[in-house]
Amino acid sequence: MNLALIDLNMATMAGPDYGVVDDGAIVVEGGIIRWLGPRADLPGVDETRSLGGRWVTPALIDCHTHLVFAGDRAAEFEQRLRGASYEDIARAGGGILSTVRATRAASTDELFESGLLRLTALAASGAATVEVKSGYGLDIDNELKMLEVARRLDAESDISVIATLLAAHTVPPEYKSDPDAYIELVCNELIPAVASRKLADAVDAYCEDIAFTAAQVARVFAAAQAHGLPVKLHADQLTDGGGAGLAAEFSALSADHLEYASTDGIAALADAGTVAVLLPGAYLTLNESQRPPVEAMRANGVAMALATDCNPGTSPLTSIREAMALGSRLFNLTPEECLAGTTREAARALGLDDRGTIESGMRADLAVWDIGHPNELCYWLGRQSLAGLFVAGRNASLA
Ligand code: DI6
Ligand code: FE
Repeated sequence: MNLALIDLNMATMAGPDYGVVDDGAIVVEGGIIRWLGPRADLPGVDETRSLGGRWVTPALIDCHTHLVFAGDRAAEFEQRLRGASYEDIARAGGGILSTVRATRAASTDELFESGLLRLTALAASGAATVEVKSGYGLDIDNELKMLEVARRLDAESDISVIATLLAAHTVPPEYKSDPDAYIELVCNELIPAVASRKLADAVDAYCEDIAFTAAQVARVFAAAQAHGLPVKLHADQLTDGGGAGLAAEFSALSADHLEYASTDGIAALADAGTVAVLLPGAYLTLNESQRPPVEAMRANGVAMALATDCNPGTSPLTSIREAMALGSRLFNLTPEECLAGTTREAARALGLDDRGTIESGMRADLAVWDIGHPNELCYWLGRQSLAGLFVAGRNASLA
């Protein structure tokens, strides 16, 4: 039984100029796109559905979030507006560690329920695939708990959730005087447990003065790869810690943030085929002034993805479409780069080759929009323009 979507314009993101097909049709069967093209060429089908002249794009992909957490950091946000810096608060035991305390104290059900609200908000902004990181547990049981919640969000929602182990997010209080011992625990116990239970699709780390050194991250990455898990890195966000080069050395799927990445680091990302994930919500919330080197990325041919970084500390952002609007304004990305960054390139940043463009053989993950052109996805601020979302060919619930 196949279905043809008709009365639509589409941005396939599989060719130049958004891969636009005016007055097109898309045939879906078994959750897969079987055919697409001008409606005039539509082959015989079992059923047709009119989309009333709306635009269809690949469903959006949010490739970097920390949306499973307990509590919030609104009080810390206020402290920062009164002059404290993010690093000051982190060094005083607040910041990430305050979310760690709340997350450890929360039950699996509480984390699931609050995570589901944020996941649903992301879906309502057009996301059919959302990556979720651990990193607020920072011990074996609580990191496993966070990943189990991510797996449950995948199983019990309409959205495809990809789970990433971020145990090396910050030094847990118990290991303050011996961070290397924590790294040993992550490498020797946590990564093997996560790999054998298939609880994560990748391993991430935070390479920064307030988190882990390049040498510590390298040990985590080696352990991840020894267990068949690809890696990604929070790199060069607040300082140039050589993160881009480190990510490239391990052929990471992505290097994320990159505000302070060096010229050499960008060239290394290009050579390794590592995707740069840009996070304007964190840049905005931290009131940063150094933009990621987008010109150098373009010149070197580094693929650029765009994500919300949804987290309670630096990016309380629950709209992937709003991340596009911010990326165009704060980082001077073109509307087409923003859409590629939340579709084709975001899929690459997650190592997924079955979605991210509208092409025959891809998953039927499609977003339907009330817009006159795809450049409007960056243009409007705070406007709800999503008219429908198909995930593997099925209508997703958006409330
Ligand atoms: N992503 C992160 O992991 C940290 N910064 C960022 O952009 C912050 C997470 C937090 O403060 O809770
Ligand atoms: Fe992050």
